[in-house]
Amino acid sequence: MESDTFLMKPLKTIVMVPTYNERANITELVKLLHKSVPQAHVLVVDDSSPDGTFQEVRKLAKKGKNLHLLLRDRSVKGRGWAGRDGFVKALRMGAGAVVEMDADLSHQPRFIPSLLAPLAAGKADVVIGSRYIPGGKDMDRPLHRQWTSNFARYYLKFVLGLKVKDPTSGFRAFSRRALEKIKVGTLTARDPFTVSEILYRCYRAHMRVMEVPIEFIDRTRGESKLGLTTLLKYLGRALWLRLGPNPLA
Ligand SMILES: Nc1nc2c(ncn2[C@@H]2O[C@H](COP(=O)(O)OP(=O)(O)OP(=O)(O)O)[C@@H](O)[C@H]2O)c(=O)[nH]1
Ligand SMILES: [Mg+2]
Repeated sequence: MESDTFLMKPLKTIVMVPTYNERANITELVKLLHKSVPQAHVLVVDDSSPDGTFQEVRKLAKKGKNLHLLLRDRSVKGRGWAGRDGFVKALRMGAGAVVEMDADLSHQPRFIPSLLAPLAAGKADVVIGSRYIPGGKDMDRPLHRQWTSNFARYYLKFVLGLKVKDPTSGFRAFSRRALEKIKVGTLTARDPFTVSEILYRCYRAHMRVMEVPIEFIDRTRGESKLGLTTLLKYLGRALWLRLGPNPLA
């Protein structure tokens, strides 16, 4: 009798990486990605970064296979819209699974195989790289920032009814089916709130969400773009997401 493993068709995997001014990190990231998941395609979604990240990607793409660039106009810049367009493009490229991750090396490519395993085994539709389950690790933050991020996590879990320990993680894998079910092309958040919008839709669409541990490391190069005030504004938006019209209707 043939084993399940033999029958399992490998999923075409696309790692989708939104970038804005990540020239200092992109070469190293692409190298690590090809090492950790040599079979995967990498799709960099760049919003015409002034530091020329996309030119670096073009150069790298000429040298190696499996590296693709989606270049967006800076006038529509945004982590959320870039991610949305990246997901749509990945589906068009025939992805069976899509991993999303940051370019700043906070998300380490070596964890991608464990994100993909539950999808390939048909055990989950969405796999979150979690900092807050056994085996996971967050960066060291000052105490006040720990409180803020803990509060934000519990608030999001409560308001959006999310059952995971790390609802704000942006290191995740999705099956093709999950992205289709959540109507990924109709996502609205332009900014990093997209992480919550997507997860909320996954719950609304009754997707099976699972967590696997990851170790998160703080960015060492390039510029940080997200502030505390923005985070606080997200709390109000989360409430609206829950109480507003059904996004999947
Ligand atoms: N395409 C695109 N990517 C973006 C934009 N803003 C941020 N990103 C990318 O989204 C990812 C997450 O952004 P980060 O700046 O690392 O956000 P963060 O991890 O919350 O904060 P820091 O690591 O402290 O800067 C990175 O790969 C960024 O380059 C944007 O407007 N457009
Ligand atoms: Mg970061």
